[in-house]
Amino acid sequence: MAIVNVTPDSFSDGGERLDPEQAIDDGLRFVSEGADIVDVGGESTRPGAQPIDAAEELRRVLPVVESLARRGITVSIDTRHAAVARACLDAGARIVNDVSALRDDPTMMPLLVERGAPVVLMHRAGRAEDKYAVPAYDDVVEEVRVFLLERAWACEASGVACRDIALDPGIGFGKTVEENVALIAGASRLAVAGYPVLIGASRKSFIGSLTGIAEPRRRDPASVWLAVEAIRRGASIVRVHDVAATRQALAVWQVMR
Ligand code: PMM
Repeated sequence: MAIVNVTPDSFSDGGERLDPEQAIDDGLRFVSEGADIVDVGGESTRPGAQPIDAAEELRRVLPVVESLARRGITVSIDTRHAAVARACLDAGARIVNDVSALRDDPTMMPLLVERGAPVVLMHRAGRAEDKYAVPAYDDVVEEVRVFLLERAWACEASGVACRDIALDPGIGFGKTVEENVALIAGASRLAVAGYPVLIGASRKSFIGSLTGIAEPRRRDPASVWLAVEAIRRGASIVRVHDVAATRQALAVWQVMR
């Protein structure tokens, strides 16, 4: 899954592609480099980011979603807002990626049921505007797993098909460095439930803490390594910035295995 943030302020690639033409070109390049899904987002989730209204979010993402979907690309829309998700599904997006696991907008779940759209449910502690909370976990992998399974079962109880649900432990969303590492290492514990697991570690700040590299765009080598680790440990989808390098590493890992 390639990341296309159409935002002025995402920590990892903010401001690179507020111009929709640039975002579309990048999405096409990511597919040519081997991405299966392009994840388009219009609202930054960086700690301290203020929520934006759905109209502004939609203004940013819609031309990009429309253009990529028209070319047959599998687009996921990274949004917490049902109004944005609905318009993007209408424009051809096929997956909804919700970092709130459908908690921020009560109309998101009925929309998914109505459209039969696959969903990514992500664990997040606290909110972006409060710079997230770092709860004291006894066993972060277990607590995140239980939360995600409860959300998945709530979806199924509402009528979302079990094959349409993927789970994501939410690397970086209110976790310490050690907890992020534990969640990647523990992907297999999440995967045994049978839902596909998505891991998004690319360029995140815990990599900066581990390596001393302050500039997110220079964290791709470690991000590629973590993507391979995540897949090795049972993840099915990795959300990444450097698609070409990740594909290259995974191709070699598969042969070595
Ligand atoms: N991370 C970000 C945004 N959306 N969605 C999912 N499912 N998982 C993530 O880890 C995730 C996400 C923030 O990172 P970015 O600024 O690199 O997009």
